[in-house]
Amino acid sequence: MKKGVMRPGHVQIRVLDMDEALIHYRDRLGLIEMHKDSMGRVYLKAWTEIDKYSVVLREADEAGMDFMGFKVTSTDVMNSLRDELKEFGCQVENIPAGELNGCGERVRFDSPTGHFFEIYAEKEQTGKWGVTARNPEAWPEDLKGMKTSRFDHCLLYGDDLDGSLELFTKVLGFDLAEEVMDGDLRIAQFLTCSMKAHDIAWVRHEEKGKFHHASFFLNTWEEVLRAADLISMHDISLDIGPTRHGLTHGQTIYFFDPSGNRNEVFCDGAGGNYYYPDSPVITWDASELGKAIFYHDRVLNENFLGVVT
Ligand code: M3P
Ligand code: FE
Repeated sequence: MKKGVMRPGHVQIRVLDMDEALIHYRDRLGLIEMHKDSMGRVYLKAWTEIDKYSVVLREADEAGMDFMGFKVTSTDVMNSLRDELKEFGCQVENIPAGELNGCGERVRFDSPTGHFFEIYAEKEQTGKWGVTARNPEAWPEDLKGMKTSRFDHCLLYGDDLDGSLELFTKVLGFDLAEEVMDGDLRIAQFLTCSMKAHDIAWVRHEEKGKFHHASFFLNTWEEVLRAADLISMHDISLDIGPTRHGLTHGQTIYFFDPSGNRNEVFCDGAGGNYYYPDSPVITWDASELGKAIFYHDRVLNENFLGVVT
């Protein structure tokens, strides 16, 4: 049942060198640089996003994800979810308005898989980048690199998948859209708070709090192939692809930022990958895991499954 969580709003990613990271996220992925704060964090957005930013880069000694934020429909929703998060047993922290530039108060909480998330209701809206809100043109002409259109989801690795599933479904109103089952053990779970195939996903892993990838949306398979060309042109570290997932059916390519964080760009696969509240859970058997992850190769890839930040 929907609880007022609208969508992924931001992800704060740790990078080892800000200048190199900016070349990657701005000039290769095509995100737009929007702000730099007094801590040196750089804020970027994808062009179709109405809020000021969705990616925050923080220079640090170790790569990985600091937190992922979800935008909720109102401050009342945020306040009542805060109580429910505490009741569930989360460690909850109030982050004052303005700690992230242009963002209202945030409620940060931990999860059974050891990741940090936040909810917030307000963020400065700058509108879609490069087109007007009134009589908008189809797309802005001066986008760079892969011209990604939105930050779409994160995939995380952690141990207590059941715990994070319960938190996200019971407290935050997400639905389980797709899963991989090894007998009674769920080894991967894809959750949605929208019509998308997934807004957040987890794969079972012995360590808590690991980051597998941040994913960005492209419009077509042609754009995925064009991203692959750019990856070669600029000697970006390729992980795998272009290929298709069985899970979610997305058409995809994975690569690494200069700090070793994995990125994905993908487009909707067969049938548009939409989710309605009455959609049944799609289950993959672990025996079909190769095909579930990479529909064409149908074999597991150690690098893809093992390398996380
Ligand atoms: C996706 C996706 C794994 C599957 C990943 C699938 C890590 O990233 O966007 O559909 O097993
Ligand atoms: Fe993904």
